[in-house]
Amino acid sequence: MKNKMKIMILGADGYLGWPMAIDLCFKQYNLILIDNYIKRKLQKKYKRLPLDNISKIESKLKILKKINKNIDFYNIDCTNFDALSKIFKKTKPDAVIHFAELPSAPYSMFGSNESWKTLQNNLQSTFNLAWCVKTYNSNCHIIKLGTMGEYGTPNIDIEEGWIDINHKKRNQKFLYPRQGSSLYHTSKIMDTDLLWFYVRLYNLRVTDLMQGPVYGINTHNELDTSLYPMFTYDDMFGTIINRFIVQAVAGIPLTIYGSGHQIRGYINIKDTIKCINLAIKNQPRRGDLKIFNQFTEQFNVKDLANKISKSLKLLDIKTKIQKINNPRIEKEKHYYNAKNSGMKKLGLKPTLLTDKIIIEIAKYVISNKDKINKSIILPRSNWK
Ligand code: USQ
Repeated sequence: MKNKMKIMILGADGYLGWPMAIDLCFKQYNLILIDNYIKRKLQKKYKRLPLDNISKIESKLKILKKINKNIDFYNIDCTNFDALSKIFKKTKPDAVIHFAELPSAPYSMFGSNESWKTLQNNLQSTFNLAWCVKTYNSNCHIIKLGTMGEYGTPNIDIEEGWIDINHKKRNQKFLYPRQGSSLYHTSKIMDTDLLWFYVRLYNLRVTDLMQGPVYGINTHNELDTSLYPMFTYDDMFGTIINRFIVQAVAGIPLTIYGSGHQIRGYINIKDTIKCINLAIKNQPRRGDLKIFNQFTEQFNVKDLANKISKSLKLLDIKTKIQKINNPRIEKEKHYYNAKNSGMKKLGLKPTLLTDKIIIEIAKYVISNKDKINKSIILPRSNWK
């Protein structure tokens, strides 16, 4: 049965955008997919290709249309206001999921061009989206991917987006204080601020999902591997769990940056999809900015390396672990206690990082073992 709701996905070719598109396609939403392949261009430019060669959306659209014919794709740069507003005016979506941002901390710290490109791309795409919504359909629900890294690693508990401040006997609720440790994370703080501004002024409705590092590959068991998302493991675009599994399979020591005591909140890609579905179904009221902390478990880097090494023993993979100089400027020993009850209250049943899940990812990597490029693993973007 056709689902009447019209959803636009900005950044539909990415690691998260693509499986989201597949999921909503199965659910028979009316879909408008947008991407300009910037991530692929950067991967090519910086010679850090994903593990498998993934076809572009145009060539996969035929398969999706067999499942759900209400899907269109536009190759559009979201930083181009005229191009985005033309499609927005024509389609007037009920919700937009905004993944169209450069998501890499190491890329954003590589040099001044990369810093500026991150800032410009992430702010301009968010700004253009806010203007399209305000101008053509102010009822539209914006769902934006934020990051847990917006909060940094403060010495107090991390709340879900907001904090009540009591100052000289008066109270006010504010956005939780934020301090990013890369220019990428800082660009996400700025786009949260941009959206909060437009929510306050024009009563837009926005959900901001503060997500931790994502891992995994398979989101739908029935899916053919040719419809899997891009899987990156290099120093610039890969996130730690996926990287560690590739390193283990390739027989390279797992690269712990610094002491390995850094704690983050992690999430399986299957849960990313579930959380965004929950966000779609629970839209905020007009004039509300709802914030969720989107992660399911907290680990420090050392424990993660040991956990992956232990699980992979079950596949007879012997893993080496190596501490290397931390290329980043980040606190290594710190307090970390972040709240994440919002999504669970809406019904999320977390997928945890079990042996089974680690092995599932490892099997995908093993099936592509001959394609692993060992020269793109050690970090080459140095904050210092
Ligand atoms: N790390 C290592 N060894 C590695 C790679 C990373 O020890 O080989 C450490 C890093 O120093 C860091 C932690 O692992 O302390 C996480 O690093 P990451 O590269 O997995 O994640 P990060 O750069 O923080 O960024 C990723 C995504 C980003 C998302 C963010 C969520 O690329 O898009 O917003 O995770 S969060 O980290 O919570 O801000």
